[in-house]
Amino acid sequence: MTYETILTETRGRVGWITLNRPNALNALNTTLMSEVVEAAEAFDVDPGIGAIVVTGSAKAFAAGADIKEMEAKTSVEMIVDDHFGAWSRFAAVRTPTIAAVAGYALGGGCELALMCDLVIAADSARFGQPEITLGVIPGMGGSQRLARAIGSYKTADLILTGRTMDAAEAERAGIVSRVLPADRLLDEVADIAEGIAAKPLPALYAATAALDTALETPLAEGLRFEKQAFAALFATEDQKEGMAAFREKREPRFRHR
Ligand code: CO8
Repeated sequence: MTYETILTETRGRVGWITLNRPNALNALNTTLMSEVVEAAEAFDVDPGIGAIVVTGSAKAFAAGADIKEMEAKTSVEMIVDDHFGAWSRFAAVRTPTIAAVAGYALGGGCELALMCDLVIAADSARFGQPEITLGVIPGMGGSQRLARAIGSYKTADLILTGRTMDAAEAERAGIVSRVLPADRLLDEVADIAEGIAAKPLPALYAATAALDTALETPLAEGLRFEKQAFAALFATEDQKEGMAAFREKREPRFRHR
């Protein structure tokens, strides 16, 4: 499949989506959104794929929503067209998603990273929600996902001042899973993604659903969901194989992977 604003590739069981608008620092326009969503959904329904990586360039993961595309919009157009509404379909994919972030992850770029299950950052990464400097606020989940991930005071610092934080601060704050040297980012993310993709799909899907449930529901409801999902996995061949392999001191041979 050939796209205009992204590159896609399948490496083993990992689907790669590389944002590719170098002249606009990978600003997220509607074409790019449609293409990322289409590519992610295609990987998601493919049982040959167990992890999806989204990455950008060394300079920018994505420098935000495309300001030039949005600038002249009216409020009614934003509401009626549900400008950027399709990103919720990206957030909903069941396959584990990994944002490999180098350089700028600002505004919608930071929000796209926050939609992923893991955020692996190069030491060159810079995260921020600078929308206030444009007269708006985050619109792709930043105020909500950030507040849940790093608390309201740190979120307020980012959203009200528009400042950026480096990878080390973002990791301390809790929106970065790991920080890596920039020159090793893609190789190490490839290893991490392959490791995840080698796990059995039923358990991976149950895990991403449980992680989403943790963010979306009160604790008691989340605990009930986890207990049900845990029990349901005992109906899978992969649970039997995984536990038999442990007992027999050998590597598991998962069927659904
Ligand atoms: N949109 C459009 N074009 C962009 C964007 C962007 N977000 N960011 C960079 N570009 C373009 C520049 O205009 C420039 O193009 P040109 O060469 O044609 O002038 C090119 O990319 C290179 O950029 P710079 O020359 O500015 O590069 P610098 O290295 O000097 O600066 C920065 C890099 C600091 C990242 C700078 O480009 C910048 O500040 N960019 C804007 C960052 C920003 O404000 N992002 C937030 C955007 S708003 C948003 O994301 C809202 C999301 C929610 C939407 C929900 C809708 C429902």
